[in-house]
Formats: sequence, structure tokens, C-alpha cells
Amino acid sequence: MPWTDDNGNMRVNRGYRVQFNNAIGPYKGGLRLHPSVDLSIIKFLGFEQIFKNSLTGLPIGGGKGGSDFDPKGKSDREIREFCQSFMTELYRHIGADTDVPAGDIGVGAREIGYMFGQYKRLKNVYEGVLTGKGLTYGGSLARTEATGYGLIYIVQNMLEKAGDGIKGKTIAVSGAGNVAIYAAQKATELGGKVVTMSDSDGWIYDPKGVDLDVVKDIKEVKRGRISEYADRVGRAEYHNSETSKVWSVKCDVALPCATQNELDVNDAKTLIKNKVKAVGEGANMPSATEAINAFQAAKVLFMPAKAANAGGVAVSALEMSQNSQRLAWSFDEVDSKLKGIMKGIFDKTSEAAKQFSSPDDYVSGANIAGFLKVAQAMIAQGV
Ligand code: NDP
Ligand code: 2IT
Repeated sequence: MPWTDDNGNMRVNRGYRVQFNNAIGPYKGGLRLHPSVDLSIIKFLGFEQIFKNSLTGLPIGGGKGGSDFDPKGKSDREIREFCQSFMTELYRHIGADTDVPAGDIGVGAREIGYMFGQYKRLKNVYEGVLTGKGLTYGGSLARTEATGYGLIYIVQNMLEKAGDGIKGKTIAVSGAGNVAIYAAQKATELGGKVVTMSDSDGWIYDPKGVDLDVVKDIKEVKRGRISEYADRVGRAEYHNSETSKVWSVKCDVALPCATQNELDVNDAKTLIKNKVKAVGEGANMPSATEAINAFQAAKVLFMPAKAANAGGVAVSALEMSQNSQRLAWSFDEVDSKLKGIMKGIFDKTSEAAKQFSSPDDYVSGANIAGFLKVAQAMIAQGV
């Protein structure tokens, strides 16, 4: 995708869309803008998305896309031109009944807006071809909050089954983007204390609980760095990511919400030594396989990404429904549907865990419950 930077130089980036499986509905999944993006990353995300989307119980297939374009430090004009160029290629492959992209790392309402405008310009159709849209043109209330809220709802379900809950827990969150911020917000609302957040440069520790108004101002308004939190909140510490990670902090619940492979086996060992009770994956595949094995061996409750972060795509599917009906539901209506969907995912995952593995093995439970529906649909359709 060609675009021009603010100095008038022509730049070219590579874009991807992997349409992985449409047995149960149109391809559905986010678009990621990050310099690390390549075909391999988009394929693993698309593969996970198939089973995550199946778990939601809603009619959505699996896909993923993105580009190695780096949005950091770009002007609004550069972002707009890049997004328009991306859609100039992508529009011929997508559609409300074919493939419905959304946001992911580096793609929020601003980018979706520019892409939606370009799609409409090229196709002359007003349809729900993208989700995560702004509220003035077909977006759903609670989509912004959905992934983070959904994560906390399912972690709460998991803790409740073990006779416990979020209330009173000390929580370590990584990331400071869309998923991290709204997970921290709901966890705080339910009486938890979130003591860490991070970005790729470093992390903050706030012993009194992170002030989310400050984080939102830094990240959502100023598009700044998490280090600014420690400048603004005197009691907080800032640590460089080269020397340590949020997982070194003692916590009851750990919520990796930044990116893949951000929690390795040594981090898992530290968390276990510090008596972590539960881990919920807000990001996609943030924990290394050996880390997951260590958590399960130590009887730490572990909810894998495809179940834990499915609230985002679930509300995306609700946005598609609202667009098709040409209606807009209230925040409470969407939020209560989200809560029900996360409970449904928890129940399906627990049930499959009990039937095919052991009761607390949510990793096998989510894989098997997600897979069975897709496999049955594929066989029924004559594969
Ligand atoms: P955002 O772009 O809003 O935030 C990403 C956060 O993670 C930032 O704090 C970013 O820091 C950090 N991060 C990203 N890449 C890296 C990296 N390579 N190393 C260290 N830190 C990194 O993205 P989201 O919050 O939307 O996404 C976070 C995770 O959640 C991803 O794994 C995504 O796939 C997953 N997810 C997102 C959903 C959604 O609805 N948005 C739904 C389900 C899953 P920095 O600013 O320094 O890059
Ligand atoms: O990983 C994910 O589930 C997302 N980035 C959200 C996808 C979507 O279509 O809302």
C-alpha cells in the first residue's frame, strides 16, 4: 500500500488479510498495524480467531489482517492516507456478508473511521463492513469496553467457581491500550486493585491502584507513553522494560493484555512463587506454552485467550446485528448481552474441560468446545 509521508516521500507497506474459515459465518477478525506484522503472525491470529469466534455462539467465521506500517509518531494525515490506501486494496475482498474486519493493535476508532469512509467511497454501499465504528455512524455502544470488560467477567466466573472473586484482589495488568484500560476499569469497579500497566518501553507500579483517568488522558487523548504516568502521579514508580516486567510484582491475578509471548516460563515461575491465583489472557497468545504448563501444574486458574478475550469480537458481532437491523441498542443492553455471552463461553469451556480433560483445564476446554462446532459445520456443509 503506497502512501506519502509529511515530507512528501513515497512510502510502501505490505498488507495482509487471511480468510481462514467461514463455516459458521462471514470471516471476522481484526486488523493489526505494527512493524512486527508478517504473514506468520496474521495466520496464527486468524487460526485462533476461528475457535474464539465459535465459542461466542454467534455466527462469525475466522480471519485476521494487518500491515507492517508503524503508526507510532505518524501525523493524523499520514494515518488517514495510509488507511485509505489499505482500504483501496482491501475493499474488493470484504463485505458485510463476506468478511468483516475490526480493530486490533494500532487500530482503533480513528483508523476504522478512515477505512470505513474509503470503503463507502469506493463501493457506494452503506453497510456494516467494519466493526468498532464510531458511535455517530453505526458503531455499537460498549464495543470500546467489550474486550476488557469481557475478560473481567470471565475471570470473575472462573474465580467464583472456585469460591472466590475479584473483590480485594491485587491485579497486575500489562499493556496500556484498549484491552488493558477497560480490563483495569472493570476490575477496579468490581473491587480489585490494579497496580501495574505497561507499554513497549516500560511499566508503572502504583501501590494505591492505577488512576485510569490519567492513563486514558496519556494513551487515548495525547497518544503518549506510560512513563508520563510516573511524572504525573508522584507515588508511582516507572521501570524500563529492558530490565524487568510487570510480572515481577506480587499479585493475586495476572492479566497479560499487550501482545503475544509477553509472559515466558520465568515470568510464570515468579508469579507462582508470589502465589498468583488466577491468570486471564486479554492479549492473543501472550503466554508461552511452557508458562501455561507451569501455571496448570501449580494449579493456578488459567483462562486462555480464545475464551478470555472473546468479548471484543462478540460485541463486534452484536454491532453487525444492529447494523443489519438498522437499530442501535443501549449501553446496558449490549453490556448485559456481553455478560451473558462470557458466561456462556465459561460454561461451554468448563463443560468440555470436564468431559474431555480435567475440570479446571480451561485450555483443553476452550480448544475442544471451539473446534467441535466448526468441525460439525464443515462436515455438514459437505467438506
Ligand atoms: P492497542 O494498540 O490498543 O494496545 C496495545 C498495547 O500493547 C500497547 O500498550 C502497546 O505498547 C503494547 N504492545 C503492543 N505490541 C507490543 C510489543 N511487541 N511489545 C510490548 N508491548 C507491546 O491494542 P489492543 O489493546 O487492542 O490489543 C492488545 C492485545 O489484545 C493484542 O494481543 C490484541 O490482539 C488483543 N485483542 C484485542 C482485541 C480488541 O478488541 N482490541 C480483542 C481481542 C484481543 P506500545 O504503545 O509501546 O506499542
Ligand atoms: O483478536 C480479536 O478478537 C480482535 N482483535 C477483535 C476482532 C473483531 O472482529 O472485533
